[in-house]
Amino acid sequence: MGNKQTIFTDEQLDAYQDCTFFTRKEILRLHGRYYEMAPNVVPMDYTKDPDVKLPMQLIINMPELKENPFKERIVSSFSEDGEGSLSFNDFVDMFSVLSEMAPRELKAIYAFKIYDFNTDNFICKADLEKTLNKLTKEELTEEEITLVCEKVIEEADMDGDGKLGFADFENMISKAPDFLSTFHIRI
Ligand SMILES: [Ca+2]
Ligand SMILES: [Ca+2]
Repeated sequence: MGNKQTIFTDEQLDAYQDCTFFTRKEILRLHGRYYEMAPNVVPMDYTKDPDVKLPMQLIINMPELKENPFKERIVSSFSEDGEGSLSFNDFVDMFSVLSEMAPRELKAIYAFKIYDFNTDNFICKADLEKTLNKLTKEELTEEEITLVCEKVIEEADMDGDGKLGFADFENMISKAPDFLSTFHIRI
């Protein structure tokens, strides 16, 4: 294969560089990772924007995601078709947000979406219970979880409506950075 950059045009690589936290080299490496999951489906030539998507099942089995308790939710939140399949663009966006280069605030936006299980734009007690169950791999008893959730909400809920809006959520993760730990991966 050599170093020939025929996979993308220069313009495409520039665009990826501008829209992500990756260098050209990293974009090419990501294409390699995407390609190796389904060599029969993913072309080596992306200059004509092929309409190719890979199913969630392949993506969540990548070593970077396999152990992540939120892997399905992470992948589906980057899936433009909403069915969990990722185009190469979706794939790059996902790794960009998860990369160590992505700022905290950006990770927080996605973390909020992912923890908001019933998608009502608030993290309520039930959302938080689900989140904690996954984060602690169900090591805590139900009562412990309930207690922790009540405490977290009590402490982070600045406007006192009993649930966490995005501002409350940011307040919470500034005190409990563990809530973002699942959003850092190395590629
Ligand atoms: Ca919610
Ligand atoms: Ca609130």
